[in-house]
Amino acid sequence: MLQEQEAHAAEMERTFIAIKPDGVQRGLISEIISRFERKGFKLVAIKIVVPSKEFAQKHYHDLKDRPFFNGLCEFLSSAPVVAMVWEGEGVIKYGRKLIGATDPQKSEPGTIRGDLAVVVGRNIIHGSDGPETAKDEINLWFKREELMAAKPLTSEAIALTE
Ligand code: IDP
Ligand code: MG
Repeated sequence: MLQEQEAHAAEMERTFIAIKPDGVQRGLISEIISRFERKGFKLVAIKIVVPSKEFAQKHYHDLKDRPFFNGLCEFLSSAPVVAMVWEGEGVIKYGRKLIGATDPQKSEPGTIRGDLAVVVGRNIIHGSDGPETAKDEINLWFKREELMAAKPLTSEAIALTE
């Protein structure tokens, strides 16, 4: 079964998406999930976690020299985060499009940050910015066995008879 999942994962594009503590506390989980779901992307992993500060520092290691790094890691580790993996053709790049620009003041209306956030330090969502970071972030947040293959069920599998 695990082998089947891995063969599937090898050919499918996946990205890591997280609803940050502000998005969770503002009750935006279903709104955000629904935007990815309606687009046609498949949810292959999801969990709610409070990351440690060390974990947040690992997640944002690329930004360690930026002045906002400490505050950003404090914030990410302050309350529950919804961590997800989404799958689909072009999901890494298009996921970033759905999310909008880093600064919500510059995000277009119609994007998640454009519609739902105001300031850069509270921009409610994270999305991997490329294939390498997607792979690293998925591996950092999830174990292999937590990732489901988003394969359609066969007609036998969904038949009403047993
Ligand atoms: P991204 O989330 O759009 O990929 P990054 O540049 O990777 O943006 O920055 C990671 C996170 O750091 C942002 O989502 C935002 O929450 C925070 N951040 C980025 N720039 C600033 C800033 O100038 N001040 C405060 N926080 C910032
Ligand atoms: Mg980033």
